[in-house]
Amino acid sequence: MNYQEFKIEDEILLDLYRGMLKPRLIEEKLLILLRQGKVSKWFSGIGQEAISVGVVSSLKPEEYILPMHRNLGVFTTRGIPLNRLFSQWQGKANGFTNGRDRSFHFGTQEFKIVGMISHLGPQLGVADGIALADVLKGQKNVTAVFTGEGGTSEGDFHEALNIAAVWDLPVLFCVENNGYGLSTPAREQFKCQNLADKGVGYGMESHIIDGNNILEVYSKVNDLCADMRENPRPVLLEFLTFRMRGHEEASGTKYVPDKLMEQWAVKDPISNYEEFLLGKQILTPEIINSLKKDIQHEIEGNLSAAFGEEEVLFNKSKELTDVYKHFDYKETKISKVYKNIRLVDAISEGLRQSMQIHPNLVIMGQDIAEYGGVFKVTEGFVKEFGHGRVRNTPLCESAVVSTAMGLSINGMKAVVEMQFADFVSTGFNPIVNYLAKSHYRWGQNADVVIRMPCGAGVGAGPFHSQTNEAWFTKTPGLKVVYPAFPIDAKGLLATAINDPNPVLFFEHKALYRSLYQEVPVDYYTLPLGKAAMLREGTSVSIVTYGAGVHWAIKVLEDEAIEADLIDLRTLMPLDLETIYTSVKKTGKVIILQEDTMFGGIASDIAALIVENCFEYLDAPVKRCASLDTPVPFAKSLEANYLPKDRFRIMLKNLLAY
Ligand SMILES: Cc1ncc(C[n+]2csc(CCOP(=O)(O)OP(=O)(O)O)c2C)c(N)n1
Repeated sequence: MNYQEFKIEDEILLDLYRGMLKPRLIEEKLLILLRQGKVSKWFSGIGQEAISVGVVSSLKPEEYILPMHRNLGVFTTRGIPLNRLFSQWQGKANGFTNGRDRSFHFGTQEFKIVGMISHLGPQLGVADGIALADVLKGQKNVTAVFTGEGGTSEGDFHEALNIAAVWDLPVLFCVENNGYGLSTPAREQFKCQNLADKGVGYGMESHIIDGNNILEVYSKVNDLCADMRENPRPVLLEFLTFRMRGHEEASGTKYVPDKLMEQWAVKDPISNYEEFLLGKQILTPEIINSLKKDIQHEIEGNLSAAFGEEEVLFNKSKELTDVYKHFDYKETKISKVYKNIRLVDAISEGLRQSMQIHPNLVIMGQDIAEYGGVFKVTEGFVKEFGHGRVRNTPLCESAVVSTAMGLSINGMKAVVEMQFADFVSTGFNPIVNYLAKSHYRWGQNADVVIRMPCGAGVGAGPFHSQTNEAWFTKTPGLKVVYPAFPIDAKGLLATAINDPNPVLFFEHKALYRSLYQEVPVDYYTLPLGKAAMLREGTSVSIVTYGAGVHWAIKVLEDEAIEADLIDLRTLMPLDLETIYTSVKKTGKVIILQEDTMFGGIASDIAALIVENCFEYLDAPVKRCASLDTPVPFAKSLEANYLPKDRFRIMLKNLLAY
C-alpha cells in the first residue's frame, strides 16, 4: 500500500492510527460479547475503518456527517463517550434514543451526527437539506453522507445527487463499495464499471479512492473539503474497500469466495498502516501496546458503566408525549379588516405572511417559482422572497421531503408543495419513516409542512383526484390538517408552519376557486385539534371535513334538517371531545368522508364513538364514504363514486331509524 506520497505531519499520522485502532478494538470486544449473547445484532465495519476515520478527520466539528451501519469510526472519531454508545446498543437511557431505537439509528446535534434509518437512501436527501441550510445561512460548511454500493441502487441516491448537483450544494457523497450488499455482489447491483462514473450523469465531480489507505482517504478528502467550502458543489466519492465479515454477525460470509477474502485480508487498513508507521519510527511496539491498553481500558470501563445501567422503564404517558415536539400554541388577535377571497387566495396569503414572519422558512416544490405553482398559490413569491427561499425542485418527491428534513435539522423551516396530493406516494417513505419517527427516536423534530392539493369532483381521474389523508393519520408522529373554509385554511396553515412537527396540510382543489369567504387581512393563527360546530340541532350529529362539509350543508339546507354539523378541521390531533359531546346529545351520528370507505378515518371515529358513547346511541353509527374503487374520470362515474348523493339518503334513513 502506498503511503509514501502523502506529506502529512507526524501528529496527524498518529491520530489517524489511534482513530482506526479504537473502532477495531471495540469491535473485537463486541464479537466476544455477541457470542456471549450480551449485545444484539451487529453490523461489522472491520476492514473499512480508514474511510470513517479519514472522512471525519477531514471535517470541522461543526460540519454534519450522516453515517451508515458500518461507520463506528465516525462515532468514535467525533468523540462520543463510549458509555453512551454502549448504552445505545443495549437500549438503555444513557444512549441516544431512550431505548426506542437500536444500533446506529440515532443522531445527536451535540456531535453533529445524523444517523441512518433502516431504509438507507433517505439520508442522502437529508444531507442535501443540511447543506442547503448552510448555504442559505452563508456558512462555509461541507456535509458528508455515507451509503453502501447497495444503497446506490435506491431511487433516493439518484434523486439526492441530482438535487445537490442542480443546486450546487456542498455535499460529499461517500459510497463505500465493499463488494457485497447483504449477499448480493456488486456486479449484480450496478452495470457501470465504477460507481464514480455515475457522477458524469449528474454533472458532478467524482473520484475513486482506495478506501483501505487511510492516508489517501484523509489527504484527498481533506483537500476536497477545503475546496468545497470555498467553491460549493457536490462531489461523489467511491471508496474501494471490502466487507470482511457477514452482513450482520449472525449471517456469515459463505457466499464470498475464499480467494476474495484472502486478497482483501492482506490489504487491512490498520496492519498495513501500522507497519508503515513502525518503519517511520512514529510507532514502536511499545507505543502500540500502550495505545491498545489505554483504549481497552477505556472500553472496559465504559462497558461496565453501560452494563451497570438499569433497563429503561416503560412510561406510557412519556412514550406518547415524545412522539411530538412540545408546541406552545399562541393565540393571535384577529384583525377587524376582512376581504372577500377564495380558498386558494387565503392559502396563498397565509403562506406569504408566514414567509414574512419566519425568515428561516423555505418553500420547495415543482414549478413553484416564477410559474407560481400549478394552482398559482406561490405566484409572485420569488419576487418578494428570492430564489433562495422559493425553490423550484427537480421532479423528485422523495429527496425533496428528505431535503426538508435536513433543513429542519439545520435550524430552518420548510414547506413542500406536492403538485398534487396523489404524487406524495413517491415521497411517502421519508414522510412516514423519517419525518414522522425522528422526534420519538432521537428528539429531532421535523419542522416541515407538506401542502397537499387533493380531492375529486374535478374530472381529473385516478391520479389527480385522491384524498389520501388516511395514509398519514395512521402514522404516529404526523399531524394532519384538512380545512374546509378560507378563514380556517389561512389560520391553520399559519399554525402548521409555526408548529415544529411535520404537518400534512390538505387543500381541496374543487374548493380552491369555488369557495369565497370574508377573511381577515392580517396574519392570524387558529389552533390545531379543535373542530368547528357549524350548525346545531338535536336530531343527529354529522361529523365530516373538507368537501364533505359543503355537501352536508347543502343537504341540511335543502331538507331543512336541524343537526349538529361538526367540521373536524384537523384529523390529527382529532377533537374527540366535540364529537362525543354532540353524539351524547343527539344519540345518532353519521360520519361523512370523501375518502374511500375501508380503512378511512371515518372507521376509526365510528369505532371510538361506539367504544365511548354506546349507552347514548339510539341508532347504529353510520359511515358514508366514496366507493372502494380508484377515482374514475367520466362525470357520471365520478359523481356516483363520491358519496354526495348517498349521504342525503343515508341521513334521511338515519333520522327515520
Ligand atoms: C429499503 C431497504 N431495502 C432493503 C433493506 C435490507 N438491507 C439492509 S442493508 C442491505 C444491504 C446494503 O448494502 P450496501 O448499501 O452495499 O451496504 P453494506 O451493508 O454493504 O455496507 C439490505 C438489502 C433495507 N434496510 N432497506
